[in-house]
Amino acid sequence: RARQGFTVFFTGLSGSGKSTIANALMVKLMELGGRPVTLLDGDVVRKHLSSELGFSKEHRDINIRRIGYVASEITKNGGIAICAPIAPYAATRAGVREMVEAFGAFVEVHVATPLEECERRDRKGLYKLAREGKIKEFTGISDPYEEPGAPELRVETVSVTPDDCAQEVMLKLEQLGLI
Ligand code: GGZ
Repeated sequence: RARQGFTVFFTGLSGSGKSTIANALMVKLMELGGRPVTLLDGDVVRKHLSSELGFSKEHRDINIRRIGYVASEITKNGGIAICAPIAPYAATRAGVREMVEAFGAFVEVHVATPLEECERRDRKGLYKLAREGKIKEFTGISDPYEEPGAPELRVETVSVTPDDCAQEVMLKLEQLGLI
């Protein structure tokens, strides 16, 4: 029987592990076969879809709504969209949920790796630059991150590997009857 499309929407701080988990999830979903899987990663979207945008609230909201629109089209056509932006604003995430739920399921996954851990890792050196004031409006340092109140799933990468986080998402998708 034909299955509906759906969107997995990761949200979390810079360096929380969203991209790594999203990529692992993509591999697992592609192995299942059946539906096309499209990854809309934060960096890639900013390069190809939102290159003119900065990090003000207004620009972040435009960025997230663009991602939401593409995800809703993919969902409408029976595909799987995996999104992995920071998406710091709850109201904007709720707007995307509404857009997607018109056509299929919206599965919000909070990658809840604590700020202290993201900053300790500082994989790209951005937190250091943000602390020095060399990057303005940096999420978690000088810009807000509104934690999801009721995500479908919460994962963290302190005690769980990214691959096991992706496996937790797979389990949730199974429980929801989506795969
Ligand atoms: C947050 C920033 C900023 C500021 C550049 N604040 O770890 P990264 O590098 O690869 O992920 C971050 C990415 C955030 O882009 P998003 O499109 O996901 O953000 S949003 O959802 O809010 O639109 C980080 C880098 O861009 N970056 N400046 N000021 N992250």
